[in-house]
Amino acid sequence: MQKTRTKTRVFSGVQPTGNLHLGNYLGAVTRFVALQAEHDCLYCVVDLHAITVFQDPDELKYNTREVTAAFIASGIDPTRHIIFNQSQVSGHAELAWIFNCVARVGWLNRMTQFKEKAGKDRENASAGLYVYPNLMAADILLYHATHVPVGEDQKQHLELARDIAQKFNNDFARTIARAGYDGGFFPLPEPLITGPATRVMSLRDGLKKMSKSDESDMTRINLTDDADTIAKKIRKAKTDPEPLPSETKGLEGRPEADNLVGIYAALAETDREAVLRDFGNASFSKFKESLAELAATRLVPIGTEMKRLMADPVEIDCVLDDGAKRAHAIADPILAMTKDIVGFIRS
Ligand code: AQP
Repeated sequence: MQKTRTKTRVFSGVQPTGNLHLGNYLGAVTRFVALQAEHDCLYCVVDLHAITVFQDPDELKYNTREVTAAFIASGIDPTRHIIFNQSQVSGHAELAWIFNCVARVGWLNRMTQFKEKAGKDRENASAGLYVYPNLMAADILLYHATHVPVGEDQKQHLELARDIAQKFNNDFARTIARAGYDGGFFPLPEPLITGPATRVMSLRDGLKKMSKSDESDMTRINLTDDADTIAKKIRKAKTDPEPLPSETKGLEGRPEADNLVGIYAALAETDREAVLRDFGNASFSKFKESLAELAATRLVPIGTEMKRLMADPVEIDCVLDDGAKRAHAIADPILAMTKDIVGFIRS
């Protein structure tokens, strides 16, 4: 009998490396929430990825719980879908090793995120940072996930995951066919990069990505910021001297203006055109006031709920434990079949 994979499944992850910010929220988490209605979803706190750069062990635990709290507070339902932390399902690391042997060094050498994160001191970067994209491919393919909502910065890693799946399917075509799989064993996962804020930029530099690891807290809005802090950061956000244009064409060459308009559009669940219809020719001070109000309305309730959830870490750990058990139930047979296909003997 031929076996086929027909079901769609969504997988995505967030690193517990510090405060979640507006970029993570608009580029990833809001998409996670929206996809719940139509798909089976797994949302993972990727702690194995986090340690590719040294993490203080106590902070890592705190941040893992905080990302979990952010998922729940943003509207992900851990009873209908799966929320778990990566290190509780050992299949991620096992499949990543197999993919280390499938992916080519030349492919990894092209990854821009490694170049950016390793910087000039490449010799001193961890080996884990270099093979990070292979682990990411394993995260997705361990569940035969078909769709992966991510921000624009992860596009290249998703393309690599597709290349790994394709090469595995080709390399092991004979044993895959013998196992009865039609059309390859691993699906080629589709990136879902949609909406007006797939790449939210720093509030102080419209050419730099908003990031958890930026030294200055003024560059980002954190999900746990209060209304006054949000207003202060937006008031101080870099802009240019011109008023806002009335059409999107006028945003070209104005990265800071484009970023703030994109953030407004994403928070208001509309597009840049509609924002500029309302704010075209307005001064930045007027626009920033409305943006601060909108951002606080959307984010402060999430931050408040996160703080409430963080007051009970045992409850958060129960969510992760339950999620890990349900993730295991999907991953274990896929990993076992992968081992058969590769030629490992298992008892
Ligand atoms: N600025 C951003 N705009 C839109 N989406 C973003 N994402 C990250 N930054 C932006 C998306 O958020 C998801 C989780 O990201 P991550 O935790 O895996 O780490 P990252 O991409 O490396 O994000 P950071 O904040 O920049 O972390 P650090 O500073 O630790 O490197 C992903 O889907 C990502 O695309």
